[in-house]
Amino acid sequence: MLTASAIKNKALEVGFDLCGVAPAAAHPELAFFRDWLARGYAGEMSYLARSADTRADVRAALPSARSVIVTATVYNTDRPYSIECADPDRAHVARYAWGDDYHDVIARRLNGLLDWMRGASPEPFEARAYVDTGPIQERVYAQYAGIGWIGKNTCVINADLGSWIFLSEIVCSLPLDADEAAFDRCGTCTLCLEACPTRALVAPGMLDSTRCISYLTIELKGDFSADSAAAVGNHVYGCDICQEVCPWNASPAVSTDPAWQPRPAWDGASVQTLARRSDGELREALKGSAMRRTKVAGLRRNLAAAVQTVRDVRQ
Ligand code: B12
Ligand code: SF4
Repeated sequence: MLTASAIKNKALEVGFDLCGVAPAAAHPELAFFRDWLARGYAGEMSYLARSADTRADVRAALPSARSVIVTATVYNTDRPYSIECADPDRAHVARYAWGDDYHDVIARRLNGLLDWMRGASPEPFEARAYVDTGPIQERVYAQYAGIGWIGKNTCVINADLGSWIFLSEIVCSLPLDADEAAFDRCGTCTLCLEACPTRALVAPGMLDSTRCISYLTIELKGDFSADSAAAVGNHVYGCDICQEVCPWNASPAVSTDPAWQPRPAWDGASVQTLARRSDGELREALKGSAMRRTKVAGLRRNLAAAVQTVRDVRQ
């Protein structure tokens, strides 16, 4: 029989930094998702409400599911945090988006792991592989797989590696031995809630996306309101502040994987430099990057807000 420990060893071999197993169950935290939707905190991300039934339990997507194999991949590189940058002209791009599109890179690794599992298992089994876009609450299963706890900033934090990790899963019908769930280590710390420039973390573990810079710069379609434009500042794609201030990210793991190294177009770039780039140059820089999501038009909208911010600061 294919064991959890054999799968974990293989996961590390194909390039994952962590791997754990959670039971495929309707864990109590999953119920919070509907409450969050009802509060309007998903904003325009209507795909989340459409898939709410499936997100309530992985067995809705795969009725035979017994186990959720959760993998984590460190994407942090050696560049300083945005909060450490004193240059008011700097364009901040969230570090998860600096290199190649993680959906593609991790899907390749995950499918490689799944292919190996199919070859190594004496029994046939059913499985689904997910990276970010599937109808599964990845953080809840990551917590039950022992990858890390869900912090007050809502991110999964690993005590050794920090929270700069991508999550991905293989939901399968194999009855694998599950890991111990990770336990909460945030304690009384509230640095993330205090540091969020838009007060998007309305309570510990509760994020109002409509206020979050990550949502505004990546998910929101159309123009910014004056308030949103001001909130975005010089964050031209995503935001890392609530993770940068986290004590568990004070000396985080750093990846040397070429896939996550910053592309020259964003590495230390100023708002003005990026804003002056032609559509063709921006399109070229977005190729194969997670930043394709906003397309050139969305990036231009974000850059326009950042240019205004830089002007206001200089006046
Ligand atoms: C929608 C989405 C967003 C939205 C909403 C984020 C949010 N916090 O809910 C926006 C666009 C704002 C966003 C931003 C970011 N995202 Co995002 N996002 C997602 C996505 C697709 C779904 C998350 C979701 O359903 N949110 C709704 C909430 C309610 O559900 P949840 O996050 O699963 O939270 C559960 C727990 O909080 C739980 N819960 C457990 N205990 C407790 C206790 C209390 C008291 C409470 C209140 C709740 C609670 O309840 C929820 C489940 O019911 C996931 C991928 C996935 N399929 O899961 C990636 C994902 C969460 N994002 C990710 C990343 C990297 C980011 C950014 C860092 C990107 C950036 N730098 O800009 C930021 C981080 C901002 C932040 N502080 O969360 C990673 C996070 C990895 C990690 N270490 O946790 C994920 C897992 C993608 C991936 N595969 O790696 N994201
Ligand atoms: S990503 Fe930025 S705006 Fe969003 S909750 Fe964290 S600190 Fe606030």
